[in-house]
Amino acid sequence: MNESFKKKLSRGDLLLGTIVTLPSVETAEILCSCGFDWLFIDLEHSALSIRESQAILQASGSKTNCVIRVPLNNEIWIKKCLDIGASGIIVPQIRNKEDAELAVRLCKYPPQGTRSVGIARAHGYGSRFQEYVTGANDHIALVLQIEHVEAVNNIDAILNVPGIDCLFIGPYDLSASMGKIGQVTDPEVQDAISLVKKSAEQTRIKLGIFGADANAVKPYIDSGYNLIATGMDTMILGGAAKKLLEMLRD
Ligand code: 3PY
Ligand code: MG
Repeated sequence: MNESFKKKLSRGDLLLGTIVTLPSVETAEILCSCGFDWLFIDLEHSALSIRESQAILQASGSKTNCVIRVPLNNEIWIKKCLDIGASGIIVPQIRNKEDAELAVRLCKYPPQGTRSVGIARAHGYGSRFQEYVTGANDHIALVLQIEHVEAVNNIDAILNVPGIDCLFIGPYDLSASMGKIGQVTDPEVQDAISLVKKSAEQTRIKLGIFGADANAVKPYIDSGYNLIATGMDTMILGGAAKKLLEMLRD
């Protein structure tokens, strides 16, 4: 069995990924063949369905881990995304300890949580049922998004909740919650990000962040963040197409 995404994350590997929003198995195959360590499959801000997400997981094979961002901290979304075989779940808009506890409960089978037991792709459609249900709590990564100033104010309480693997900062929503929408390099936004980092560094919980391009994430990689999502399928396509045309028209 391949090493789990959770294991690579907890060991402190640098995991480079990009956001997938297009319902295209070809796009997923191309991104995997480029060598991304993981794909951030976004059900929060895209039109992707569960079935389309499952097809992306099937196209991605076993080398690239697929982690799904659910639209909200909700039992139905989380169980469906886990059942199709996600390596981990990203929960947006965690604000406090109670939100974090709910996410942990929904991601874990009893006795740690309340995840319902089904038979789906994750379980080899039944052929790996016992192996999967026995190991899932230890092998599936739970990533919580810190992207509101309220979460920054509650950071120590959130970090104290058992079962979290990584805090993933959403600089765009964070800046919006501070009245500075889109100003992700603003000093006050940066101070809030640094506070989250300092607190997480006192624990075993890893840190992740999104940046629109390589330059946006480089400083975070240099300062020790593990889970990096940079760019997005649509932006990569648009950027490359624009550059190609510019080269011909100049
Ligand atoms: C944000 O910046 O708000 C994000 O959620 C990025 O993933
Ligand atoms: Mg966000």
